[in-house]
Amino acid sequence: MKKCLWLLLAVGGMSFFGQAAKAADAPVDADGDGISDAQEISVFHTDPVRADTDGDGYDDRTEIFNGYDPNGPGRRAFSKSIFINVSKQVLEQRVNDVPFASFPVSTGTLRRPTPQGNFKIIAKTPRAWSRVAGLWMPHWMNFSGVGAPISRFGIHELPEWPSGKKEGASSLGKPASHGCVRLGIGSAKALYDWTPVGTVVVIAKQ
Ligand SMILES: [Ca+2]
Ligand SMILES: [Ca+2]
Repeated sequence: MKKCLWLLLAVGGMSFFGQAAKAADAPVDADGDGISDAQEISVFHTDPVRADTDGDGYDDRTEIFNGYDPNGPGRRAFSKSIFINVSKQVLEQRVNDVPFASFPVSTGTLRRPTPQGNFKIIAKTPRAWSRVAGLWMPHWMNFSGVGAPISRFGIHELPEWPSGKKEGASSLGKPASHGCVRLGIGSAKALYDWTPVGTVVVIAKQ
């Protein structure tokens, strides 16, 4: 019995030190607002030890993400961008190149891959019809640039067939589309509402 107790303590100790080592690798975020000290100082010029720099009741992260000035009243247009990692099948919402949120996506298959490169959102529509695939694409945002002709590729919610059948969320996290970038219910609308036309979209393998 005593031996078992020592074993438990040893395993618990290893786990504790494992977590400590992991925490040491993570960037320091003294005020716990989700933005590292280094990013607060060099990118957003906010107070790294005060989550709500201007004391208006909204933390810095919330203000920056939603386009408000974290250092005072009013709005401030930080630079929003969308980054899609086709290897990990993840989409990130970035502000001044700092990742703020991420969602699993489904990009194109090997036969019909999603183009990689730097693009821009050129149009948005709440519900678009794909003549090629014969399906509806809710929360459609068309991105275009070199390798992505106008009206060909977009970011949108899981598609729906005219019968009303909707693509299952189980396809998220792996390539399954005809080249578009599919998002789940909820995340597609959140991204649609957050993204202005003109937003840069970067698609890469890593
Ligand atoms: Ca912080
Ligand atoms: Ca604030």
